[in-house]
Amino acid sequence: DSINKRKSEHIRINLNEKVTGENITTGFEKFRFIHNALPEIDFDEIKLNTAFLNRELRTPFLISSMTGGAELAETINRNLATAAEEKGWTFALGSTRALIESKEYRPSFQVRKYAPNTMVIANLGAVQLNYGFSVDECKQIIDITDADALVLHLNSIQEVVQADGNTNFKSLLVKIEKLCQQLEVPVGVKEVGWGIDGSIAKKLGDVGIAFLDVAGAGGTSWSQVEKLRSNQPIKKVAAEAFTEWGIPTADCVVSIREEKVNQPIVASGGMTNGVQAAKAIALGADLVGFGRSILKEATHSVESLLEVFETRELELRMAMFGIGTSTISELKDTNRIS
Ligand code: FMN
Repeated sequence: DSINKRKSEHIRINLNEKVTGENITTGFEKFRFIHNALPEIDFDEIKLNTAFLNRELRTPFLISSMTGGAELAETINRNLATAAEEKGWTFALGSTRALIESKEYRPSFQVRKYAPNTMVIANLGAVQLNYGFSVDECKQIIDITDADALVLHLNSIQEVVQADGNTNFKSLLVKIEKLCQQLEVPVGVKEVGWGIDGSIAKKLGDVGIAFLDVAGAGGTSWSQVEKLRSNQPIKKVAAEAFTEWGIPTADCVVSIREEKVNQPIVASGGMTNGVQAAKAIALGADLVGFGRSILKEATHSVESLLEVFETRELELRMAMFGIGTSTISELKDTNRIS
């Protein structure tokens, strides 16, 4: 199960198979904006700029960690980075583990030349801190990618279904704390589609992580993806029992804000449009991340990505017009949601 073969299969399966969970949604459909018939603002003056990790960003949108370290990954990351640069989206790379373990696909992670002004976030499985990765390897990852931050993913259930997965998740919190203290760039933590609730967010916040990406349920299900890759009959059946697993993305955001965790939050997991994005921000998110919903365009071209990005931005602007808010900070403070 080499890393590059795994990455290629992840792309192929996510493009072609049914990888969503069942009987589970993002939860945003439970919330409705209260339409404001008299917005008294000029649509053309609506601004999407916002701040995140002490950076001024042109939009509150992020490309969720997807790939690197496989053949198609180079094209995908070049397209994503180019589109991110053009529209001012933040770009999270897929797991950079392959970067340290082999030199072969290194260029697929080196996107800075396409995205000189973009906030680029490198990615690594948190569990790798128990499997040979320490502060030094993380520093190398930042050097090689020239990333502005590192996000560690938590993916316990995925690792079990995956052949030869890394399943010792003991003592990760203290290792995350040490990394936060010693790495020169901000360290965040994300899930991969099962969500982070308020109590776990609080623990992570208390050890000094710089941001949280909830990566909640309602979108891509990684037990489904690994089920489709697995050739172990028992694991295939067991994975099937997890199609409903996870915390809906909207519930994660609400739960984290209720717990009074102060770190910035990325709402992601099953995000498909700008109205959901507006709801996420109104509920307390700072950025909104899109994963599989933009993968197909990422394999095609920069132009098709730009069309999707423009659509998401238009939807967000229209939602803001619909409730009469002209800035992201006003949207965060709105009470026109129930
Ligand atoms: N998450 C990671 O943290 N690291 C990865 O390397 C990674 N690889 C992914 C590859 C593909 C093809 C996709 C679709 C997702 C991957 N993810 C990875 C998970 C996404 O970042 C995201 O958390 C998850 O898919 C849920 O969001 P979505 O419903 O918008 O896809």
